[in-house]
Amino acid sequence: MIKNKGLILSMDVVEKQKAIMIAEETCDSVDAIKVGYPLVLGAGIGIIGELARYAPVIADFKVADIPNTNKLICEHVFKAGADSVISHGFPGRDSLSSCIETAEEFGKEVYVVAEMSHPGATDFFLPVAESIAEMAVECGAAGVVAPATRPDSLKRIRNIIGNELKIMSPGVGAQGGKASDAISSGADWIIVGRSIYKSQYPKKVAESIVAEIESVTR
Ligand code: O7M
Repeated sequence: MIKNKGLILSMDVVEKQKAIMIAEETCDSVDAIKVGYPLVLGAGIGIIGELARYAPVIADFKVADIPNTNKLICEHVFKAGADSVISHGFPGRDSLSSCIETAEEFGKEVYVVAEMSHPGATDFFLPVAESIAEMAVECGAAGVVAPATRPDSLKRIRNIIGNELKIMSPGVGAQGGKASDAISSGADWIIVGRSIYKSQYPKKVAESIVAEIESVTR
């Protein structure tokens, strides 16, 4: 995925028409649109191809199964038009490798959740985040997902993965994280959902987030 604006829109609305309207309004300010269960369950898998007309689509299914099931899921999302898929790392190396091998067959990418952004991530995720990040490097993932709500974790994870892998970072706005802090701490992209799609002016909010990102990258 090409890094340009540094912003990924998380399209967690559940209606097709609303998703298309917001994509139309915001596509000049985003590098990708992330689509997950809420929208695909609400609007059907075809929404991936529809949104891909506006920006590359990241299929956020947090794939977390045995290798064969992971392969079937990834084949389905790439055939639907997704540019990349998000996988969990905790099911282990063979499960992640299956996603990456399938992505390679389609010329697509896999991003691995290293650490989550919500408070409950401290229950189980924190002690394994660094091992998952190491595994993402060893298995050949394109990048990892790490929390904008914990800039120190972002810095640690950046140190582990080096500069070749990318970091996409959720938790800005509604979850309390700040775009400029996340970018300064090592994120390549921030992922923003509610602050944009719940706003009366999604285009303006997206533009102002991009301006904030540019304030620390230029
Ligand atoms: O900006 P929000 O809080 O409305 O939306 C954030 C999006 O990022 C939403 O789609 C979450 O499911 C997702 N997300 C997190 O919020 N935290 C994580 O740790 C991981 C993700 C995510 O995108 O994983 C790929």
